[in-house]
Amino acid sequence: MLKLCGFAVSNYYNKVKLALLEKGVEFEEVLVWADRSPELLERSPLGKVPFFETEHGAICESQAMIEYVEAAYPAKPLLPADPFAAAKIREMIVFMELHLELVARELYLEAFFGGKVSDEIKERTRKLLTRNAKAFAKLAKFSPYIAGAEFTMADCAALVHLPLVSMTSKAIYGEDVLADLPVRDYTKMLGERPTVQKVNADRKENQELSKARPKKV
Ligand SMILES: N[C@@H](CCC(=O)N[C@@H](CS)C(=O)NCC(=O)O)C(=O)O
Repeated sequence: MLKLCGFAVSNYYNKVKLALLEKGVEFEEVLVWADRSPELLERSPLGKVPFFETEHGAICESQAMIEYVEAAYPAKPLLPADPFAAAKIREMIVFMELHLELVARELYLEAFFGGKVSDEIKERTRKLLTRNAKAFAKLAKFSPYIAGAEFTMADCAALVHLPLVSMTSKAIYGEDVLADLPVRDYTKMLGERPTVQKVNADRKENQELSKARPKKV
């Protein structure tokens, strides 16, 4: 059976997990912390999660994983059949991950882990996030799903990344760079799906486990 490896606090892990749940694909979850151990680096060369263990070998990078799932389990598609429409979904995912989540990630150390981020990085990141959020507003539809009338893999990404970007910018700058977008209503609407409820409940449980872990220096 397909094994989803990683931990449920991770937004990228939950992106893939939500896609699997939405498609009704059977999978097993294997708890793996991002600890840079040789066993992890063997399967995910940067020591990141999530990754899959499949009968053919390991796959890391959430987008490659989700595309594998879509191709290997075509039932209940999370991408439209039309090539242009499918490309627009992928465009939206790349945009959220490269230009919002990855930029905000510079701030996680201070926003969530009690560390300190330099003022220089904060200033640079603020400019980038402000500019990129404006550009994202031109792509995002919220009608009611992120890319239009259908739930797609872009929603699996948006649900996990957008609230995190909002939380981060609020924690660091005291304001939400996505304030002009209906992220809260969108998250609430998706929160009615049993799949999302499962992801959220598991994340909370994993948060407790994560706090109880002995911290490495
Ligand atoms: N581009 C990767 C990003 C994955 C990622 O950043 N995972 C985080 C957890 S949310 C991680 O493993 N961080 C630990 C590290 O970078 O050492 C993907 O799409 O899977």
